Amino acid sequence: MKRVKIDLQSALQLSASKPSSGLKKVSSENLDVEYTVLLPAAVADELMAQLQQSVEYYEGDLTKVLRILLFVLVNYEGVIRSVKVFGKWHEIPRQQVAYGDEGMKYTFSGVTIKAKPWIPILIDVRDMLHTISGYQYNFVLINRYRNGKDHIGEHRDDEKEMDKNTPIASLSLGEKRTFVLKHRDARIKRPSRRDIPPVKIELEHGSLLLMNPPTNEYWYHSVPPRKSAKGVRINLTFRKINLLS
Ligand SMILES: O=C(O)CCC(=O)C(=O)O
Repeated sequence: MKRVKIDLQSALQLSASKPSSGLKKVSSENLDVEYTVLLPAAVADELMAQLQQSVEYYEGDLTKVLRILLFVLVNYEGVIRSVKVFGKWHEIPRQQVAYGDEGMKYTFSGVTIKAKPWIPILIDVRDMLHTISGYQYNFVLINRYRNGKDHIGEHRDDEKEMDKNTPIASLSLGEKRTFVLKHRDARIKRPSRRDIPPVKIELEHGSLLLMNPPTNEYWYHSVPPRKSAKGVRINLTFRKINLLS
């Protein structure tokens, strides 16, 4: 396929200058999300190509998380006989890296990782999102899904450093994948469980999703595996982090 020569910085500025009326609201109980296909295909293609060249993902131990398994043996009277704790390192099912202002850190499944310093292409995207949303972002987490097996499980972005008042701005490039939101009360055991239907959004190439507060406090999100997905997908979630001293 022939690559169209594009001045990406100007193209992103142009996308940012368009009124954000294209953003469509998706609502449910305590859920406030906005979605639009923001970038024209040629701009999204160029951005994806440049990110493929310039982003350097974590390697080695930084790609692993520790899962703790706790086994408690009780006798028939309910008295604890023994407790065993097993820890196992797992490779995360995708590639990942964080960039941000100096001193920014990212904690994921109990592991804290230093963000890399901004690179020019990410500064351009960050500034575009600032113009669109009106919020300043000082951190971006990049997830790269190599194929349909790569995924991210149900979680909330609830690190204590996250600024709760700043929407998370999520830009998707490449293979379309489903973003699934589940209310926390729909995940718990009966009888307390509530029948709140999940919300599913197809995240397209060049699309922007804004997760406004208080969504992230009440709703878990995930990108499940999708067998039919063959291509690479890159997702950038821009966030505001307040460094706690
Ligand atoms: O890939 C996505 O769209 C979601 C990424 C995500 O859940 C996260 O960065 O917390």
